[in-house]
Amino acid sequence: MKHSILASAAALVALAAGAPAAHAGATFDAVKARGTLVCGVHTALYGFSAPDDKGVWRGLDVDMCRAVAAAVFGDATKVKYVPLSAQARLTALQSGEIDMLSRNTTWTLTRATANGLSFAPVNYYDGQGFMVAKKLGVSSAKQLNGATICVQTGTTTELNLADFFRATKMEMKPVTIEKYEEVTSAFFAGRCDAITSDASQLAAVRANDAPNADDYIILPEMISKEPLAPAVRQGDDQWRNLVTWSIYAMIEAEEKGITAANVEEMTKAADPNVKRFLGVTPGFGQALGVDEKWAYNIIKQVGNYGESFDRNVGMGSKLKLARGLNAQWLNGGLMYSPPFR
Ligand SMILES: N[C@@H](CCC(=O)N[C@@H](CS)C(=O)NCC(=O)O)C(=O)O
Repeated sequence: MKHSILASAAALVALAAGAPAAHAGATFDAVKARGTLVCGVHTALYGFSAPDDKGVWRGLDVDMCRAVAAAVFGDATKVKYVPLSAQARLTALQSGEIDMLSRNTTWTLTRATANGLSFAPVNYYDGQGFMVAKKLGVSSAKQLNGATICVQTGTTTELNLADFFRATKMEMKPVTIEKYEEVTSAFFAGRCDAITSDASQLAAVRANDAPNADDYIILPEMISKEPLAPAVRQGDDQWRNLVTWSIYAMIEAEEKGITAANVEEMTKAADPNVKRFLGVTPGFGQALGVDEKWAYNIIKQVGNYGESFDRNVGMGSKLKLARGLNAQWLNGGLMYSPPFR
């Protein structure tokens, strides 16, 4: 009893003395000791996570892994990518096979509770849509009564599909397939009238996998909210903080106009906020348990959120997705970092 009173008194004194150094948890320690981040990604989703023709992983989700590696090691290349199917991804995180999941995964209540995931900030606000062949002559999801629909198991997609048809009192015949390549090939072979998935994914599949992209349209309805976010295992707050603030750093940098090209110049800026953000004035690195140049390294090596969005899924890519909900809050979107204070 006396012991615990003394211990809490000591803890209080330590707190009062100022910012205690971050307390490392098991994942954070393991990642640092290993010298590589093990990141779970999609097997091949163009724009989000796919190896390029030289075998280098690229995409908006891949950039989240690179950002965390830049923060921990000062080197965005220190990542081992583990490609995971929809089915395998949650267990891979739960079992400790990966340190972080960055793979078009929707943040839901069940995943954040029963499945033991702890979500980092959303890196792409999406919704579920339908794609059909133009020759079907359908222009709205409301015309899909009686349709056969290709869908993959183990996804929120499968669950929302059933809900949507029940709620709209329409009939449909799901063609439920476990492997995603088989879902898309079944659709392109004409085995289903429609394919359903996250709208960004439909855009990627159309741009990259369709025999002729112009033969297909994505219907305008979004039948769900799909906030896609990286996730870590529960139980290591320091690790979750590091992943969380690495993503916020990319969002904050865009808001402040800090880019890969000007970050060096920005270290000389007079603005005290920028000085703290880039570690010229120390403090945030110590609080997170990493080098003070962590945010500088992220922006220098990976770029800010807008740069990553543009080159991977936006106007600088084949997908040409509009910023929409993924614009900065100052431009009417939902991308908003809490203060770097
Ligand atoms: N965002 C949804 C869907 C993400 C997802 O995994 N989609 C499927 C297609 S609907 C996919 O990418 N499958 C690829 C695979 O399993 O390899 C979720 O988190 O459940």
